[in-house]
Amino acid sequence: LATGPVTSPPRTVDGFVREFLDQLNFGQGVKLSQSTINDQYLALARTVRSYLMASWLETGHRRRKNPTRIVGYLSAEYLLGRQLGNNLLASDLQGIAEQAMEQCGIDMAALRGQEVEPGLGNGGLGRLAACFVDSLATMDQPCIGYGIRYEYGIFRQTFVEGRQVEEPDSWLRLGSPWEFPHPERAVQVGFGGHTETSVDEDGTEHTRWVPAWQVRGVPYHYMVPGFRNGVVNTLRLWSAEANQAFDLQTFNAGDYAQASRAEIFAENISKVLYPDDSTPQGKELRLQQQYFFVACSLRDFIENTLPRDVDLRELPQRIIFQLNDTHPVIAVPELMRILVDEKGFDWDEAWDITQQCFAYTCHTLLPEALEVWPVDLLGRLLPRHLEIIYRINEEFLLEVRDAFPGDEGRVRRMSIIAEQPQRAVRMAYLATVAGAKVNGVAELHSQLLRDDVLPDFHAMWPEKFTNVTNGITPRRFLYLANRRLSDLINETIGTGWVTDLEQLRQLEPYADDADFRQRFRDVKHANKERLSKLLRVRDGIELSQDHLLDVMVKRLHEYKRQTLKLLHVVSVYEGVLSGRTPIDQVTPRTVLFGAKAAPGYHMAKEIIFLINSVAETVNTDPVMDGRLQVLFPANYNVTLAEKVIPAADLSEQISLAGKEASGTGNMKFALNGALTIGTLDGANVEILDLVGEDNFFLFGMTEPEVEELRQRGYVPSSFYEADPVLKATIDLIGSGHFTGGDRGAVSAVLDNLLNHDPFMALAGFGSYLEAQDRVERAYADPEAWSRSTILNVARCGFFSSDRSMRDYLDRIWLPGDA
Ligand code: 26W
Repeated sequence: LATGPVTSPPRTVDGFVREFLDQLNFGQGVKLSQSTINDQYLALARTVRSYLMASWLETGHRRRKNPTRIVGYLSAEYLLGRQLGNNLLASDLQGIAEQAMEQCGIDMAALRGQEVEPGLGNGGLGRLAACFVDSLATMDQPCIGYGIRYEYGIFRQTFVEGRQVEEPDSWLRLGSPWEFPHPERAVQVGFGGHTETSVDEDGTEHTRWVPAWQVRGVPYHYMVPGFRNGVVNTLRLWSAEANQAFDLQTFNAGDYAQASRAEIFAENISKVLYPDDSTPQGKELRLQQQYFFVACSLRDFIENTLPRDVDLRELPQRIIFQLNDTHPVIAVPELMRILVDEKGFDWDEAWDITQQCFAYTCHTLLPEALEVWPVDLLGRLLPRHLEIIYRINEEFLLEVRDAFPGDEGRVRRMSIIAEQPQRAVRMAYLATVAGAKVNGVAELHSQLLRDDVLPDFHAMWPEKFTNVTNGITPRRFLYLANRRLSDLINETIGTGWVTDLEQLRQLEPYADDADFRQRFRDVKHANKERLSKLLRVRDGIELSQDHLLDVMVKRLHEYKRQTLKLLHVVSVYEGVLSGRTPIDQVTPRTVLFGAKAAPGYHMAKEIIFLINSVAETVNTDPVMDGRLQVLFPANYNVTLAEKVIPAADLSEQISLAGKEASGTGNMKFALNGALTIGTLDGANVEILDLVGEDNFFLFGMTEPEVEELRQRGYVPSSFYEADPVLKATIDLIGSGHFTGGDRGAVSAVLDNLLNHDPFMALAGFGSYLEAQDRVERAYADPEAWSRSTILNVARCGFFSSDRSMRDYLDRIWLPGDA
């Protein structure tokens, strides 16, 4: 009995109730009558866990019996969102759980609301990682997601007098029922120190790293359940701990503060997520985080996951480490160090293995976002790794000279080591040299990667480069987030779409069915009502349900152009104020922003203040007669996204062409029946291709047009002078109208726009307003609008992250494995 398969609790309401009460009584140590909502939430979560456990153990067992190449997804971020709803959906226990809670007299919605989402990511890149592990589990593909268990995730945003204030996100405070600590699987990670070289009897050199200090990495496991397929994969996040709780000698000498300092130092490593999502600060602690989690992960895989009898020459048949941007790239010299220094491989053989074990995904085009580590910092923290990087570079540059004789300019350009402005390691170059494949995240992005970011590398190894367009999981972002639409779809075409999203194509004919269109609108309306209730409680905000809901939610960044959206808002308001637009010609519209700014990003914070200032004025000015509302609920996160996206009519995807690598919010909106107003940037290009130009509001310059304008010399003020509406709009802001007469309060943003405007908002203004006019004309015809939204849903099946995973498998992880 003890060695047989683990059995789940009975899948009945009674069985669920019994397990729940056991968890409450024996897990939490309370009786139902005495339990708090938090007790109940924790017990419910542990109950769901119990049901998934047999599948988790069985999946591990099955995988060990039949070893294949597994995916080691290396990501510094996982923006998971709440787990309860997702795990109930995956295990198909929603109905049973609801009845069980009702039987216990418990309000299940209140329990759902109790969960604090693990915000272990900044935005797109972290959420993508979460979608990918969901898809791999649903496709029964072996994958371990490796990352960091930050004690504090992305900060909680509040507004004080319109300005962003950051608060720590203590997501673990009320308990974390979804994680399984495994201290017995802890590994050691070294830092600092020096290297020693010795020569053995037959004259070969051996180098050994002698670290100065060590920390313990403790893994925490999280279940990643596939959708109703009995598969549960593992997410393994590392937490840093001090080796000895206290330095005993110092402790005995009575210096308690000094004794605990070592502990604090070690635990700092996984203390907090860096909240920058574009400009690396070159901070030592960040490099410590990066090395910490990849060192733990490689050690864990090689020593504790891979069967003992496997020859490391076969490592590439057992693992492919996918590098989620450059954050984990220090894994490359780490694997070389393990193979050469610890396992005794010669350099060439180790390099051959290493090159087959890594692939690299780039997620950006902004030059300032490409990570470089100063060699003095890297050499201090990881002296052996720096030596290895130098050697990799030496041999690589020989290859370059071989391929392009006499081209020293090219050699300098391609060197992994930059000499200016200071000697530094270019992590993207290291990843490109080491990786078997390099991919961008949308067609346009991959092309720009080849042509502009890494052209020399493309010239040398064209076959290394590929594209995998991003995707989103339809489980969380359609089934879970939009139950009403899912029900309507299920009733119309069945449930196959949940794991085969292209089946949504079958909805196309229903775009011409008036009854279906009405039901589609009813869904949207009900979703607005749901959002409206939430915002009332969450933020004390009133959302008008008969407005066009126009949404821009994403990180605050100049290239994304929240200011362009704001200029549109102000121009509508200014039109009414100045008498240019009769009030009855204004389409009732609510503009909803959600955005966090990196704490050190001054301009982004000024833009937040400006949005809040405009909101306060516009929302309360009687001249608008309530027809224009600007809402900015604080602390946009995955939980809020799940309520906002299904309610939206219009999706704002207005970055300057050539700047947004892909975007994934754009896909979520389209899949939930919002129409996109957007530029030809990132995955917008592919969305437009699929839904057709009649069902997409396209505006603005193409990427080559942007380049051309920059070449000609872009003068933002000339656009201001030439366009009276733009001029009046900017002048209204500049007059202090939105800031109680204080002109200085908005000058940083305006000066920047008028004198620099690096992302050409002023150049885009005219065509953007013209596109917004098209939006309003289209919205005035509800039948035509509904038709377009249905076609958007029907044609966006391509953007399932299941398809992205297929593409990674076919092009990168298991090519030739047809
Ligand atoms: C601090 C250094 C740094 C640099 C870049 C931190 C984080 C980054 C990320 C690459 C930024 C990021 O999240 N990129 C986004 O990745 C998404 C998933 O591929 C894309 O959809 C977005 O377009 C891209 O901005």
